[in-house]
Amino acid sequence: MFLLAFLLTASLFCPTGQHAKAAAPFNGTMMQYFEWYLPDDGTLWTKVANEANNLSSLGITALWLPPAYKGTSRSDVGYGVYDLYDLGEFNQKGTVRTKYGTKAQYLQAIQAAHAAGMQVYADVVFDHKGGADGTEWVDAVEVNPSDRNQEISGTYQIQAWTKFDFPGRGNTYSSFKWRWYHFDGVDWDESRKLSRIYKFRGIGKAWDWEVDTENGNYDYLMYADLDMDHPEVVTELKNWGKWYVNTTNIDGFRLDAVKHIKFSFFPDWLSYVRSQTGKPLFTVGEYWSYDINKLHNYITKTNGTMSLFDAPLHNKFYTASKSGGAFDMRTLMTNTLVNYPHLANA
Ligand SMILES: [Ca+2]
Ligand SMILES: [Ca+2]
Ligand SMILES: [Ca+2]
Repeated sequence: MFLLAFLLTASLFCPTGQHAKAAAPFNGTMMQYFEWYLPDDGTLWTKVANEANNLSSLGITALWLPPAYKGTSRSDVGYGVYDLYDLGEFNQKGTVRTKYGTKAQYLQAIQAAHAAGMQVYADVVFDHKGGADGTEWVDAVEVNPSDRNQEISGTYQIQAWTKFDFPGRGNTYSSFKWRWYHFDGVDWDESRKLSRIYKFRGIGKAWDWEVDTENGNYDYLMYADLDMDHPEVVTELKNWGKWYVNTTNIDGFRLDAVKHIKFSFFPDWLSYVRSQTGKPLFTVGEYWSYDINKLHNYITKTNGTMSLFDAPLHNKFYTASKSGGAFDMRTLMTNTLVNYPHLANA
């Protein structure tokens, strides 16, 4: 085993949404087959292919692979998304391959995992985009970092990195070009070299809602924040989802940073991609909060269309491991998702 840094034993029961009507509960084990500090050597996809049979024989039933598309640079772990359509195929951001390899190697890895009887889940990062090709002048207002509903400056023009033209890919797979109005805000003004949380001004511009209420409104996380209120953004992400599943033949998704994305977005997106591809597409969301009430709220608002990682349970294990033997094991599962197994993944 070359990677056991983060093995997650998962109860991969399908959610109770109508797409899963025929699916019987299945107690699988998903493995996160990467970690943050892997070397930038482009070998991960090949390792997946080479290790697939071994992993399957050990009882792994599904692999969560890292973001497979081009990030801000070759060494980007994948969460600084530049181009969702570049799976290591085009010369962009100074590289054809990603940190993990080329598109051909990625597709081969998925094929090998399938041949070994495992499912593959793709990591989907929709909160933000980074590494823009150019800047635009945008009317913006500074907001209080600890209360993003509070504006703390007048409106002024900033130079924002929001222009995504994808010169290395051109119009292959999609002719969509991103502009400032597809985003809600950024945290950098190039003209003043100033780091602030800038909320864009313009018709219909506002932080998305409902999102997590930490910092007042936690829509903004980093880079250029996608505006899920913009119909062109929603359509483009739906087109991408259908393209991605049909291109890669993956079996499901791990959704990044869902607490920073409009809660009503993913039920709509998942329902579209599931119906367009005819696949059940098991999905687990990363809602990183130890507050069980916030997780329940998200599960309710997303209507059982996805499972969630059991972050509170993770925290219990962490606390227990640091307690020097003083942790009361009877409370291990208190206020975790374990009591809701059809929606939880620990
Ligand atoms: Ca918005
Ligand atoms: Ca956001
Ligand atoms: Ca937004």
